[in-house]
Amino acid sequence: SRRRKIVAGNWKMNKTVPEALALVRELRGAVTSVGDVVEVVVAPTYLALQAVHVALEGAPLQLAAQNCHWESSGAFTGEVSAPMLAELGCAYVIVGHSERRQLFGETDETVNKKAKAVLAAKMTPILCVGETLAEREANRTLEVVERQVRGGLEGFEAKDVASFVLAYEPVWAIGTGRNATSAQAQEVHAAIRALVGRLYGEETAAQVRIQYGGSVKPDNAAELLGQPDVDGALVGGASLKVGDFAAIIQAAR
Ligand code: G2H
Repeated sequence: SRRRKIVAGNWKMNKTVPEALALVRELRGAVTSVGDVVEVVVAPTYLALQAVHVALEGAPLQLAAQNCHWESSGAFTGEVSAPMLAELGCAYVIVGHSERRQLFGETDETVNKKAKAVLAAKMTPILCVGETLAEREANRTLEVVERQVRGGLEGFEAKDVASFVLAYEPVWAIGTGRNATSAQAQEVHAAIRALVGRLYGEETAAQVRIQYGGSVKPDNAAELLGQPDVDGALVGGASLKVGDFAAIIQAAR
């Protein structure tokens, strides 16, 4: 099966609401011609979701949140639930980004609970995995990534997993300007797809989309996105500049 490429901009903790609106208006103009070929997603902060949703009306752009809580409501000060994000027009929620794992104590278990909440709210998780530099240097990359994929996907049915987006983001490549080589990315993406095949069957493995993330830029995007098991990109820094993000989207065609 031919997987539609998916390029997502993870804005992280950047852009005020007016700045987010300005960015998305510019982006609308830049993505008109690629909407059918490549799925394009933007992930602003929670604060900007409502305004960006309105500004995206009629454009071939999907909205994502960067995180959520796993409960649908309750006494969880400072948190936002999946049903709340769905109601705002989010199609995707990023779960288990390495910054959340490293800085905010997320574990495979909480990532799994969040992914379940996202699916229950009829959205699609973008489930992130990736090894640290120390883990790569100790030759533990595949072991770590497999543990994260197994843990994150635990308890889901094959038909659900088939619709998911996984994102391989080597921690040492995130925001460092040091991207994985296309061969390094392809090796891990192929291992993830093989694991999904063992756990959920070949059909599911053929359908699940696996994005690469970590210092994706216009000048490395085509090479990374040209790998057989790289189905898109999760773009941080370069998604904040419309020209760069548009060039990455073009590279996915
Ligand atoms: C990895 C990526 C986006 P950047 O975190 O999720 O960020 O492209 O800035 O490395």
